[in-house]
Amino acid sequence: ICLTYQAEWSYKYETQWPGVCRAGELQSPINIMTRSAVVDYHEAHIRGPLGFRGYGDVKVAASNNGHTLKWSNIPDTPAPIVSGGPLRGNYTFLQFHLHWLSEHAIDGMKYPLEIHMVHIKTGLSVEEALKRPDGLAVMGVMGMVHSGGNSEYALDQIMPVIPDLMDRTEKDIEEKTIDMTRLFSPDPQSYYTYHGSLTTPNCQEVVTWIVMDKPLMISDSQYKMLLEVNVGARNNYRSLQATNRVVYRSVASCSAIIMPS
Ligand code: BO1
Ligand code: ZN
Repeated sequence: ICLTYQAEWSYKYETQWPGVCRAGELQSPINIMTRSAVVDYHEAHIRGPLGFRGYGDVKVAASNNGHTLKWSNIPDTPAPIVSGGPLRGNYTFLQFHLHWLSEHAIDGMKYPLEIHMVHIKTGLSVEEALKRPDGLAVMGVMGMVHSGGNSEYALDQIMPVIPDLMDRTEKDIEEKTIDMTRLFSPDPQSYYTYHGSLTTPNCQEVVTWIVMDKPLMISDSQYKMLLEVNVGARNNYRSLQATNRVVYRSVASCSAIIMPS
């Protein structure tokens, strides 16, 4: 009889993930069924469109943590803030990272890439945020592979550091100022939103998910380089979880609004 011990979780052994990952009811990612998504017109009306402040100049440090490529806001430098839409109050940007393939699906379709912009309820510590249902807000943007056109533009400022991140890094590298609006969906007011979890251990159910409807374009050669990055497995996405809940959509994602009488 052998007792084995895993030092760290991996995408290869998802069934052995610890924490809420094994037992949760509000887990992420999910398949978003667009025809079942409902507009909460009253709520959306109160908090209005999403508000984005300070995303044009963000000082970040990059790393490969063995699971993903991540660009983190440098502590004590100004951080962007998102508010409005489904959010109560402000959420401060912490980091963005990449999943290939996408984690969420939209009408059963997965995309080659999903960018996660992780935000924390302004004023809370991470420890506090991980204990509250409204502690974090993550914006998800899908990426679609395209050759030619302007498809280099979106990832242009984050690609140069990737050759130095092919393997797990001990420390964050290269502090650089980037324009995060390049990573935004072509229509950032058009989104699906629901209450879910972190998609990695310990899968705490503390996330207001805002998944953008319209994908951005990334180039063929950029995507090829991403696929070469060592994240301990070939891909770094969690499998789809049971929906069990209502998914909302923004008013802007509707082609027409029919008011109840
Ligand atoms: S995700 O966006 O659902 N894939 C996701 C998954 C895990 C985290 C964040 C987002 N982890 C948390 C860590 C904290 C850390 C925080 C911000 O990310 O649990 O320790 O401070 O980087
Ligand atoms: Zn993520």
